[in-house]
Amino acid sequence: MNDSVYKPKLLLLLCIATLSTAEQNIATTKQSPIQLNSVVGRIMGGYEANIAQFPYQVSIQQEGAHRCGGAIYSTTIIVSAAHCFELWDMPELFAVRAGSSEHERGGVLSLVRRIFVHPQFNPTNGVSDDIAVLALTHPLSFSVNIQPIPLASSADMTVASHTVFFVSGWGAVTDGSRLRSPRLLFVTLQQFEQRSCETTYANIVHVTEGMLCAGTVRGGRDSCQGDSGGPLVGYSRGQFVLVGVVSFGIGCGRPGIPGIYTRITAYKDWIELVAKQI
Ligand code: 4AZ
Repeated sequence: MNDSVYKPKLLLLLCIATLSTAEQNIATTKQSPIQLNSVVGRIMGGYEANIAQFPYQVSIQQEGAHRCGGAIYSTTIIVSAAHCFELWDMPELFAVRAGSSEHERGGVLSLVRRIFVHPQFNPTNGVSDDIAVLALTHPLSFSVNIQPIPLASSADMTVASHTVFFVSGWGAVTDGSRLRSPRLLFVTLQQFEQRSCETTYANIVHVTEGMLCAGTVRGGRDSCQGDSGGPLVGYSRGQFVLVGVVSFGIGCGRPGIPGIYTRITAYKDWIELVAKQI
């Protein structure tokens, strides 16, 4: 990773993290929602982002249209969600746009050579093991707008779990909408206790150790349809790390209902193994 281009962005993101903490503080004061919005931007859809702030974010396109998000692991490897790739055996239908704040234009569009869906992923059996790895036909050239993100280790999680998480994407800006955001958006979230998440989802899906839950107590900020496969990141030991992949949720942004993310630490070995084989 090129430190000299990456560090200023980390600082910027830290400022935003501080702003978000400030927002949580504001939220407990008597400030009106209108004032709150003017300070922190729109909720649910989140804040507009420049790709240089999230240079690991890509748009995965199927037959020319944005389908899912993804995260850059290396010059040729993208991490995403398994449920985005019903057509995993037809990599020629997919392309990856990197280095652009817009999913429809800009940056570079790379062809996909192979799609590896986790062998235990079974869509008829809930949303467990919702992870996939894409191999690109040609390596990406890293730049200010195109950078990899390290996978979180268990040690990172003990730190990152207590930090603000960031999730970004071009997905729906309201619950139930089919409209995609033309520009990249992001929101800040916090990790939810595994137990409380299991209870919330008890009658819908079994929340496994391969999942983590993140959201906001008050709702309003969340990932949504079209953000799937995209990166959930936390901050640990001086850098941002990939902690989750957008996977599933009951609606979007509902108070007290977190989104479900594939837990990266549970699949780190598998991702590294697949990446080595390519
Ligand atoms: C979806 O349908 C989806 N709020 C993804 C994430 C979430 C909800 C729905 C989490 O792809």
